Amino acid sequence: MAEAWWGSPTSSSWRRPGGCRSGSPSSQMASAGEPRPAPPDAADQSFDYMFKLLLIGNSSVGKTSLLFRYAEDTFTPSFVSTVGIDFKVKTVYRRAKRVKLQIWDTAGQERYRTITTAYYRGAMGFLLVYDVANAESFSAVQDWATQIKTYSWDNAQVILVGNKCDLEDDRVVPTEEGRRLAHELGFEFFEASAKDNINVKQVFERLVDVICEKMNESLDVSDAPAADGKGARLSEASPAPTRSCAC
Ligand SMILES: Nc1nc2c(ncn2[C@@H]2O[C@H](COP(=O)(O)OP(=O)(O)OP(=O)(O)O)[C@@H](O)[C@H]2O)c(=O)[nH]1
Ligand SMILES: [Mg+2]
Repeated sequence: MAEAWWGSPTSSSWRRPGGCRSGSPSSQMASAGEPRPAPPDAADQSFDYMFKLLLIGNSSVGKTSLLFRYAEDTFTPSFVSTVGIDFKVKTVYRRAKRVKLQIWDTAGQERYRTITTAYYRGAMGFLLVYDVANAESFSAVQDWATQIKTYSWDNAQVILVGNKCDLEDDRVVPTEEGRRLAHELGFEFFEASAKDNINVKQVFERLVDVICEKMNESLDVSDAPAADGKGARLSEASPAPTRSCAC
């Protein structure tokens, strides 16, 4: 069987057979100074799909904060710049499937670029983050998009996220500008706030959904289902995303 864009069905980076056990979504933190596979411990084996996601964007735009808000529902106003790369594991239920997310949080600082781009390969989805109160971070979006094109798989899905939309008084990037650029780049678009917990869950869940949609498209053109019958379509309709900042 031809290998699909997200990898071989037997590849542990995509899907591992295992029954859907009941239980609440879980998350776990690990870190890495250099490229290496996820520790086996991060792998609770009972999931239907495993997606590798990456957070990228300039330093201080709020990548780590978005991840902590999503995985732990916490926010800290202090800034501790990420060194190299960290990741969290979170398991979610989407369309009656248990989906394990391995979410890599990259350092935005230029000096870590060689390390962080090594993680692009194999990522199925990216959250490309800028800060609505920081023009430079928005100007850099095009460069980040080029990095994705250069280092990731062709079919990786990308959502552009304008973070810190709670800072309305300091805003320098209008919502329409963000939306226009996202459209130009072929990405979906959200504004969010890790601080005020606006659109954070929606952003991650939408990324999972677009990856699922892409998988379904691939299964549509594929002749044979997975040998174990687990190449099941993810066919339920996804909820409509909240696309703009509610603050
Ligand atoms: N007002 C506001 N501040 C935020 C928000 N998200 C993050 N911050 C703050 O912005 C600063 C940088 O946040 P981080 O999440 O560490 O930024 P980062 O993108 O991970 O930065 P690097 O690790 O250096 O790449 C911190 O002081 C956060 O508290 C937000 O939604 N609103
Ligand atoms: Mg960080």
